[in-house]
Amino acid sequence: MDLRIALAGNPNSGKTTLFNALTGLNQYVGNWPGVTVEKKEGRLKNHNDVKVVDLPGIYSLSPYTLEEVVSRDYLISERPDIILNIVDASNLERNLYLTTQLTELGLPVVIALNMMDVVKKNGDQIDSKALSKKLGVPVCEISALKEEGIKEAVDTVLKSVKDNKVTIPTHSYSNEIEEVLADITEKALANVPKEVQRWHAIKLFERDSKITEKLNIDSRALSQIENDICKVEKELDDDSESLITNERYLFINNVIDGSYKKKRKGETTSD
Ligand code: BGO
Repeated sequence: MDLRIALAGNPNSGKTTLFNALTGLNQYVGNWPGVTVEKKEGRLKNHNDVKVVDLPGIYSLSPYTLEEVVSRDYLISERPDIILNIVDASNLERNLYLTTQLTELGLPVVIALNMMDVVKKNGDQIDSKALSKKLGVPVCEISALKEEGIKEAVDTVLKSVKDNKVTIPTHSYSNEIEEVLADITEKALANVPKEVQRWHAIKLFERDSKITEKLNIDSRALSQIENDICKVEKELDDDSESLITNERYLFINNVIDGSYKKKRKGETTSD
């Protein structure tokens, strides 16, 4: 069977540019089943047995837009071999929000750190090795526009698939939340494959109605879970979805702190 790479990233991160560089003219456009969201697929240049599936541009895997639902349904149900997450390096904080969610899906993830030409031109510095270590994901610096670093990114993707390196998220949530996630997993997710249990537990904690409906959880377990969630919300004084969002950003700030250096005012660059 063909190997499938899912290309995921924020709108305007350079996804189309990268998709074109990866596939050349070898691409076809249709719609995602049942919806009028464009679906682009192509074959990796020089690798006719590797499919690249371009997911819609998204900021999150929440259920609020068609694009988000299409993307997450594909990642959860179709299980591509790997996610190539394109990250706009000149907008690191916002882009890494999606990354924190992609790493929770139980799939291998590789980051293509795009717009590196812009970062360099601005005189900023990103330590992609430190970024990779902190995120637990291989990071390849690229410029999709200038077609730089693409081959290295492709090699990294193919190697990660070969090694079957499922990404283990390096972030966890506060103890109170982790306890509820463990409880949800035990009460409601016994029949869900292990590699997607954590993602589902987080979605149930966030009261994601689409996932709650899909899982068809018995009403007693559901009301126990609801009690647990309410207890944590009271303790931590916020709604469950905001708690998760805030903790994602705390983690991202920590990641950026050790790997991103913005040019100081007045400092000049060599080019
Ligand atoms: C315009 N470097 C630079 N500098 N720009 C890049 C890179 C890169 O590595 N990669 C992409 N871009 P999409 P989504 C544009 O279209 O691929 C640019 O939404 C313009 N257009 O060229 O479309 C890319 O698919 C007029 O820029 O992203 C594009 O993810 C003026 O980033 C934009 C300036 O790329 C988004 C830019 C008429």
